[in-house]
Amino acid sequence: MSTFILHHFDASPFAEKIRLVFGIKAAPWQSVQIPMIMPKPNLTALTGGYRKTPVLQIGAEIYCDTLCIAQEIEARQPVPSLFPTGRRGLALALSRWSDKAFFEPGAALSMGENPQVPGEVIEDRKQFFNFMDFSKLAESLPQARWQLQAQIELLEDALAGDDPYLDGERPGYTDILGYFPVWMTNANVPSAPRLFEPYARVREWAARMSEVGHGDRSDIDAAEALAVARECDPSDEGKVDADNELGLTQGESVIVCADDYGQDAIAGTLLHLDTQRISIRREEGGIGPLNVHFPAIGFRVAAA
Ligand SMILES: N[C@@H](CCC(=O)N[C@@H](CS)C(=O)NCC(=O)O)C(=O)O
Repeated sequence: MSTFILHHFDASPFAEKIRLVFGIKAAPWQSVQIPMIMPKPNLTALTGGYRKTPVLQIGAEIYCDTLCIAQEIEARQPVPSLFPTGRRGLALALSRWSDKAFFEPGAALSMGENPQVPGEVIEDRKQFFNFMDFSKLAESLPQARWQLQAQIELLEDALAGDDPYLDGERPGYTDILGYFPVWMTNANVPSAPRLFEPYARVREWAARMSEVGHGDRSDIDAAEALAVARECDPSDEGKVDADNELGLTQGESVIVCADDYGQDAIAGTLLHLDTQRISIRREEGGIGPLNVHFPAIGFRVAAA
């Protein structure tokens, strides 16, 4: 099996989710550092224009969005499971909670409270984070702190039982979803110690989560990752349900885009479609054929 290659940057909270997945699985993986802002030519050559962080590459298979990436890693290396008590649907459903209700106030505070964020990152995110009004960022910070604490309090409540983790005896994907905005806030937000002070169970659990680690990481550069994509052939396996609600057929030219922020359109031919996964085939000049995969949840796919 080809190695997991994660395209990411170390400060990325969404990438921290996947680094923790590798930690739970004690998996070997290769790290490619990508720029924090556009342009990202080596990344978009693989994805066809998708720019978000992180992206997982396995040979000539490219996986976009943490919902898709986590499930692919789970499918390829099922033990130990990301769903230790088997509550997979519930854990995956929580993605939308932590990616939005929990992440967004943390992102506002990371941008608005932290004087160390480089000016070019702020400029890039003004175009990108459509959920934030940068012209009113300073006034929005008290509301962001209050909303963030409301979510931390839910975690404090969820940790009230005897179990050390949200989903039982071992850390799982539910913990990763609850933890990544905590990790982001602790890393970037000067008022974090005050915001977390009332929540002892969350602080103790976060300390346990910080011990999960990142598995067995080695660093490679983008040129090596592109060479892997060039040398490998993408899988031809795929199925498009004949009676899918969208009326799409296999081999048809389609456009895929996220339904929230960063809605860059990615073009290709449809290889696979079901209610959890969209996969397209792309031909990239200089690299050859690639399969690019997205979760169905949070994405739109339509005839080109
Ligand atoms: N829904 C995406 C969101 C990813 C996301 O927003 N990542 C941030 C970084 S933590 C990002 O892409 N920022 C802009 C960039 O890296 O160019 C996922 O789950 O992977």
